[in-house]
Amino acid sequence: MTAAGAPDELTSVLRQIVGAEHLLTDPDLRAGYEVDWTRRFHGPCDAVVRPADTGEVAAVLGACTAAGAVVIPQGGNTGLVGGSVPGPAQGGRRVVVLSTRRLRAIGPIDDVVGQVTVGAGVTLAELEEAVAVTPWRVGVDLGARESATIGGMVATNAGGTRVVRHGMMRDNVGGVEAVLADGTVLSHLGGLLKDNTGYDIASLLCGSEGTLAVLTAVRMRLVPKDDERCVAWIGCGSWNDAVAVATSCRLRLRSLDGIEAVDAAAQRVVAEALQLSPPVEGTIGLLVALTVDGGPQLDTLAALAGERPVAVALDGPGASSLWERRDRVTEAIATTGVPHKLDVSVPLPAIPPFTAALPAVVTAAAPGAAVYVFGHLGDGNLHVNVVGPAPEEDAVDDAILRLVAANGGSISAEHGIGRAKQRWLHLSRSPEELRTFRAIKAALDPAGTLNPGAGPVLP
Ligand code: FAD
Ligand code: 2HG
Ligand code: ZN
Repeated sequence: MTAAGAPDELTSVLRQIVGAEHLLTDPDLRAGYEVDWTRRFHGPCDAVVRPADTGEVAAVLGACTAAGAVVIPQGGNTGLVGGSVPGPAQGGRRVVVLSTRRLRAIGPIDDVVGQVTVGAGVTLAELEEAVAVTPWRVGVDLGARESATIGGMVATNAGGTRVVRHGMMRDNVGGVEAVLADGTVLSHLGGLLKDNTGYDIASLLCGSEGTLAVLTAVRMRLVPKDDERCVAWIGCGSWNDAVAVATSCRLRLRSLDGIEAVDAAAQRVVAEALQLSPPVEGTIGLLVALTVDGGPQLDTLAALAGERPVAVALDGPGASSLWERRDRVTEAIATTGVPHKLDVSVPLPAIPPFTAALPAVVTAAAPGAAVYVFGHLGDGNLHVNVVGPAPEEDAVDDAILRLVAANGGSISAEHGIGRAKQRWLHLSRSPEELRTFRAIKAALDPAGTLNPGAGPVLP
């Protein structure tokens, strides 16, 4: 028995709110909502509820809070830190996964300012398709675009491969509609560029990981569509070399979208798992994407590459093919086992010493494990993936995150804290900051309904 009272009481209230078809209690139907993308994190829920609109979300949250239940907001379930699924035990409380996938409205596109209001459950790919007919596009891009939702991307403050130019999700959001745990609806979707009328709730919810409110709609700021895109792959001799080239690119190439890096091990796993060979020789594959407005930028790019091997493609299949070798690294690694994902950032000058120390640190904590390093070099954001240790072992996570902290880095660059990293949050945040997080949580969700045990609020 749980705090909800009679086992079926809450379930029947939820069924009345969303309709029988959208209240899933059958274990087979729930299963896909109970395990995360990596397969490392999973936990049971009593029900999955799929509200159709903001009113239903508010009613669901009000009922769950009144019943003392836990609610786990879930979008596309592509998160990589276990925050989108229940924990193995949720304090004996009833657990409801609230799927936002039916919040799929896409409003009219404002061609004048380049903005659109979308339901939180719209995927990035669906939004890209909707704006494709306009002179605008979405400023954020990531490999999970077919499944990741706009609400989930706000809740994680997603980064991706265009941060160098367009920033993270927070920089691309003009307002939000969200529902608090008690059912209160907050709506501020005007999208004004200048609006100093109080606390920036949209910004607060960016990176809140489902712990403060359920996002139901987002005012997205779009960016001008590029004319022609150039993608180049440069073979670098070392991380030192790659950092030096990346800095030169940032200084000398205009309209630079992103600078990505893939180490030799990650290039090999892409080649083996996906039959996509590295396009050039080099220990580190450095991928540079920029918009070209004529010959001079290509000349500059060639000069920056110098004697290093390079492959360049202007838009079309050639560019897609170079991009695929970066875009699909996560998919390739997933074919080799259940990865331990350490999404970290360090200051750019610390990348060479950090990557040099990494192999010995991993070997000491997890002998024989495979290590892959890739990510958004332009942002100082490396994705260290380790395959080998059992999912529940975390010695290697501990060793890598301590190495990150020793190098002045952050234990989470863009994926968030989820259930994977709460243990190490103190390495990046002070006790005063953690107390402030807790005070914000207590003000917005005093009953602790939303995603307890995940995100930046420690139990
Ligand atoms: P979910 O996984 O469903 O949820 C993630 C978190 O947000 C959870 O804590 C959940 O409770 C909360 N949440 C979800 N929806 C809502 C809502 N409406 N209201 C409140 N809380 C909510 N991430 C990057 O930052 N950059 C990348 O380049 C990147 N590439 C990826 C590539 C692949 C192949 C994969 C599998 C993942 C990648 N990710 C990347 C991670 C992931 O796609 C992002 O974190 C994404 O933002 C998650 O969106 P989602 O809809 O799947 O959210
Ligand atoms: C990426 O940049 C994503 O491709 C996923 O953030 C990173 O799989 C990972 O570790
Ligand atoms: Zn990433």
